[in-house]
Amino acid sequence: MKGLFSALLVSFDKEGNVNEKGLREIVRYNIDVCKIDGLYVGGSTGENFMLSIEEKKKIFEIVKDEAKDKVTLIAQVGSLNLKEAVELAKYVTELGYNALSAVTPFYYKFDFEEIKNYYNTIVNSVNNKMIIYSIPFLTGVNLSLEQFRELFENEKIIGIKFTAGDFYLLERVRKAFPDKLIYSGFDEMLLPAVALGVDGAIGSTYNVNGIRARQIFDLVREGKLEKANEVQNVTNDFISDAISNGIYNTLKLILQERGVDAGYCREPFKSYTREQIDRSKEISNKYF
Ligand code: MN9
Repeated sequence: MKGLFSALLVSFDKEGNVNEKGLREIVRYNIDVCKIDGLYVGGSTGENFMLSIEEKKKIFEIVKDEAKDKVTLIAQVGSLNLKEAVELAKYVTELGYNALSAVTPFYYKFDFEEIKNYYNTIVNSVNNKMIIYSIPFLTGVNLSLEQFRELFENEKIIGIKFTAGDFYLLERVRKAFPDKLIYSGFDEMLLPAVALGVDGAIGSTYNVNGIRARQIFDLVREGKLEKANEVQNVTNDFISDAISNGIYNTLKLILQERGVDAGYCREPFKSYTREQIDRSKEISNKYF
């Protein structure tokens, strides 16, 4: 379960339907070219929170079928609809996904008892393991060290996807739970996260930039910090260019430049502008 995971992009056609052929190509590109260890399916990058349960199931099924057992698969099943999350947890467990993940329930201000009940309900409904998806800047949910401790009392909850810039908390969590899996969630902060001892990383940019991310991982672990920083610098030049051009659209356009049918984003996300397409070409040529 350790290593580098792409938060998988999903290809949609112009009408916003899942483009199966394109999705399969993205999976293959991740495995064959980016050399990732695993795929995190149904996350923010997968535009998951805009999809119906049927569409989510279809994506989980296609990805498993294309990836086979070549890489580790994590399914993000979290949803404000807890019954749906449970149904998806059963579905992906049946398909053979290696672990589940679930975003902290958002929008309503759920109290911690409610959040804890959400996680235990999902993971106790199946014979599988759970990785907490913590992304406070989008959910507004900030879990504390003590709250992570309480969640980890359930042994089936095995880790955290930590998408936050709070490195004090990351250090505390790492020290407190040496046997839990911690994944870095912000690609632009991979170097310091690896220095603090994360077990892996899950991110959107690894769909195209997996090779550099692997170098950062290896260089930090070998103690070659200067070299690692050079690679992180190039990586972050790329990431800031991509963010300023619209991150998901740019990642998809770069994949298209590489011959992958990455399609469009789904509404309410905007379609491509001419400028975005031209700029993505430049970014692709500059970094890949
Ligand atoms: O899951 C991703 N988060 C979102 C992780 O897309 C919200 C990250 O990989 C970021 O896209 C990336 C760029 O900020 O670090």
